[in-house]
Amino acid sequence: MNRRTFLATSGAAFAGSVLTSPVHAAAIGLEQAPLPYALQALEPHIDAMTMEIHFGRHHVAYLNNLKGALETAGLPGGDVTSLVSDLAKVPEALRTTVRNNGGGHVNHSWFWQWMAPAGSGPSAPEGKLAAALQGTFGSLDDFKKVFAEAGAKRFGSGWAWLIVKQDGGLAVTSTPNQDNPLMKGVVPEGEEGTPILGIDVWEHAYYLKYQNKRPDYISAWWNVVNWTAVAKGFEAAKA
Ligand code: MN3
Repeated sequence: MNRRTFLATSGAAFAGSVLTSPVHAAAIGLEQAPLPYALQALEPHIDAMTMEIHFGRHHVAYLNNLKGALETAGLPGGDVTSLVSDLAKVPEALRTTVRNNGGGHVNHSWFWQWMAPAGSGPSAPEGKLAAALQGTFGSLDDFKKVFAEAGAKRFGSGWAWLIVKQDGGLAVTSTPNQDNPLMKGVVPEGEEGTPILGIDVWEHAYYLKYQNKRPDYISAWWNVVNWTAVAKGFEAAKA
């Protein structure tokens, strides 16, 4: 696919997607949104040094790699969420770079929004989201157990997700590397959906403080989940 074809088809193809953009924020462009809290604000659960390196270097590297690749190919960035949702529309020579670095950029853009300083909001889901989690998993604790297991059992690097499936139901899934549940043709059938919560289980997300104890990181992480943002993503995905 050449540049002209790519430009002509991308908008139309993405407009038809049934999956909605997660977190209420609209498009994710080729820039890094400011962190919505201070680097040390998630202490003691997530330490400031980890945040500094994770936000300031890892996320920035994904974004810069993505920008570099698109610029070299003379392609516009547009909405990176849409770009990674339909990788078949991305020229083949760029596909792996966009999958890894575009995925890295959007996944981290969401991840920062899905966290908030402990005590700054509700400590558990409320309302319709709480009811849906209970209906699907039995209880909030059962949901947390399933989600934590998905993160703990992900071999190597990746993410665990809570998604709203195309039928409107909730599910917990996991992806390797920087893949995410919006990636059509990448995630297995039945695991596609709109992510409304996700945890980064790459070692760079926790190793400084938790070393090899990934389950300890996951259990501490619940303290900084931004349930208000998750509820907004849930409402948007169901709308
Ligand atoms: Mn990361």
